[in-house]
Amino acid sequence: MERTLIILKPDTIQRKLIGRIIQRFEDKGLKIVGMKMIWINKELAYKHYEAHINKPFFNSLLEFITSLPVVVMVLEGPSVVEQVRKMVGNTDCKKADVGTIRFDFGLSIQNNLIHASESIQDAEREIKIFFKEEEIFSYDPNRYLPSE
Ligand code: 3AN
Repeated sequence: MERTLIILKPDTIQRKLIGRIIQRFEDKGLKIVGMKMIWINKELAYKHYEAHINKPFFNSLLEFITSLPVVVMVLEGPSVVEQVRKMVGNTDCKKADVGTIRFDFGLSIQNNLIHASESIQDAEREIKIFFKEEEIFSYDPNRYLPSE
């Protein structure tokens, strides 16, 4: 089963949108198999954004991503990487399609609320940066629950 890495970035936490964004993934039928709040330090940020280190916006991105805690999640489902990228929308919130997370909640290009892996290979690399194997769970959400 395919997996993707999500980061609910500092602006999501600041604007108290954590619940509303997670709700969209649950409504879509995707399964949360890992989730925690962390404070990204410079070392982690460099690893995660290694492709952007030489970009003109990197210093500003580094300052932004380390400014508040974030929520990192692993979602699982068929074609989850592509599905979630569609739900997230264009990097520039102003260019994102109506109904995407970035269009519905954002106006900025840097402060665009959420990261979602771009490809299956990126997802595998990024999940390893943020999660230990034992922090990702394999479970059946329909299992019988004991009653009182
Ligand atoms: P996406 O998150 O849509 O895959 P990337 O991977 O091109 O976008 O960029 C990673 C992050 O860098 C973006 N989520 C955004 O926060 C920031 N970023 C990208 N382009 C710019 C830009 N032109 N100016 C400022 N920040 C940017």
